[in-house]
Amino acid sequence: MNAANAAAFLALLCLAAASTLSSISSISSRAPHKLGDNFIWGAASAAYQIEGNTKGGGRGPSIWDKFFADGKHSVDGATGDPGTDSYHRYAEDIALLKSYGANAYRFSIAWPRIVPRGGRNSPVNREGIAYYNRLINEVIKQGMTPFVTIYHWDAPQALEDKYGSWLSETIVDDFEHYARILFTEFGDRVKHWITLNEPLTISAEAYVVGIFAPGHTDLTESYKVAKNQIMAHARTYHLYKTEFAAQKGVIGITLNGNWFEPAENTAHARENAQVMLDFQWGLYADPIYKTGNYPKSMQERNWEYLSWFTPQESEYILHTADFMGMNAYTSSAVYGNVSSNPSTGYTYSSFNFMNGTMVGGESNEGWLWDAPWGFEKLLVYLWETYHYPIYITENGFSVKDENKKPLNDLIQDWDRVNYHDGYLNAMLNAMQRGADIRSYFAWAITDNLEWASGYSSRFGITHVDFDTLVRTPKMSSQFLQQWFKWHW
Ligand code: PNW
Repeated sequence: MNAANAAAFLALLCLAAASTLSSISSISSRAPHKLGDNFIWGAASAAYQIEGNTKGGGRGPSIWDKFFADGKHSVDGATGDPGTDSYHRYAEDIALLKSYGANAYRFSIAWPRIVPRGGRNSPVNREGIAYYNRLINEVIKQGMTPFVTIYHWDAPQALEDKYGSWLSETIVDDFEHYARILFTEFGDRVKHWITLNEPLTISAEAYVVGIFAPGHTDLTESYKVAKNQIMAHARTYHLYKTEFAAQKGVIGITLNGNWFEPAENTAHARENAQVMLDFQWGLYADPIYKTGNYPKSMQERNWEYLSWFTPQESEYILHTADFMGMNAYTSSAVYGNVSSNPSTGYTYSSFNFMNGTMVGGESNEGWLWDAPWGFEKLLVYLWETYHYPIYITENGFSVKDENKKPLNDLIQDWDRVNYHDGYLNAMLNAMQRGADIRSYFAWAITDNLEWASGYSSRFGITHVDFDTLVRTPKMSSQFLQQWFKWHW
């Protein structure tokens, strides 16, 4: 540990906020634990949330442009413009991330920028290819590793119009074509690929709850989408391992969900908690990492809604990843006296209070509670259940009412510092308990378009003024820099 840096940072913390003394002493008293030179850390983003320029650069419309066009699906009628205008300001963001000490940047590529109409016979947009070449080259020039998400929810609207995008298995062919373009154009420099980001958020929020594009509410549809997502993922994996093996990269999928804690010491509470883990993680993780099929609890409870795999398909999808990407933010409590009701979705038989109090500190989002104890349990659970190396591809916090504070207060984002401190130490504990964890990406590199919450909910370790688009580092970026200095 670099004592001078540590002391300087502690002094900074003390000067700026006497109220955080308890978390400071817990930071300083911890035994250092080395992560090793190969550990990857950085921050993450997604194309639709940051790029802006949705009509420029030859980009075609995505399902989010259409979904947000009526002004009713997001806070204040927010849309993908301006985003953070990273289409033009990417170099500034990459330089900031570098200045925080990170060694990697996770970002996504917008399908409609590469293939504006989406299909396997549609024209390729060379301007889009040129843009991502500039971006990738800038990351590499700064000495960082590009971690690329192939799909972070922005399907070309033309495919939605043509066949309902993820509702049709035709998307598997079109997705493979799109992925082949990316491997061909960028695979010489990109060695870390994520096929899909959070397929669960789409099958649940976009096809059951209806608050994400394209806004459907039908459980049978949602399971069709889930199967097509898994098939598209597996096809892309096989493509990479056959046609692009010489590139010698790794490829996986990023799954997401909560930790579910049995809130009572009863068999029923424990069973319900396991059902929730199965319904969030197992829906995708069991087919891809463990059995080639849906979890038993799901097969029993939702058999009439599921889109089943043939035995050949099960064989085709099983073990189609080099790693498990993992996005996790929060924990939930599960009780014995409520029967889990999976047919209404994936998240609704759990609660955010336990023993009469909330499971963790409050954020700006109703679903997000600062509960690091659950993060450790979840990491150990995923490791012991699936035995794949884990890349934490997102973890972060939206400070309550951050948007309402003046800039000078806002960038002293102690609640976010505290969140990352707690979750990083939970990660260390999980590693000490044997979990193979290889990366940590903070969500997000900058404030950005938080989907239906618009620009009102901020997750960035860098502040963005959405009128001037000026960037200002928050205290959390300094905290992360210091934390990884101590632990690398
Ligand atoms: C993830 N929930 O989404 C996404 O990968 C990011 O694009 C997003 O900005 C980030 O987390 C913060 O929300 C989530 O309702 C969306 O539980 C919704 C939920 C969880 C994650």
